[in-house]
Amino acid sequence: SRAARTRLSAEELADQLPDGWSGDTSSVTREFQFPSYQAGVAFAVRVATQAEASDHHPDLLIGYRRVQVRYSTHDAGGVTALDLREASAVNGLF
Ligand code: HBI
Repeated sequence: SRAARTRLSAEELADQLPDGWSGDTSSVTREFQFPSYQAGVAFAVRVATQAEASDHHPDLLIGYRRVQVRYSTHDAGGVTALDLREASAVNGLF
């Protein structure tokens, strides 16, 4: 919806940021840690599957036993309610 793709204010963002996520009105990010490289890659694939299902795609940075996930809504030029909904769902994939 259009409301979901409107940039959030700094105050709205501070209020609604999901557990473990940080950022600003430009983007939100969380780093997840894993017991192995393969476990992190498997998580990244689950995030990618979610991204395809919702047509909303985070930046993914796969490191050694860690994966960083970053959301912004390119069309809106910043963080929207949709980003926070997706970020919250990613917490559930961890
Ligand atoms: N993913 N993170 C993100 N931000 C977008 O604006 C976005 C997207 N995935 C698909 C998408 N936009 C499409 O709706 C547009 O490129 C048409």
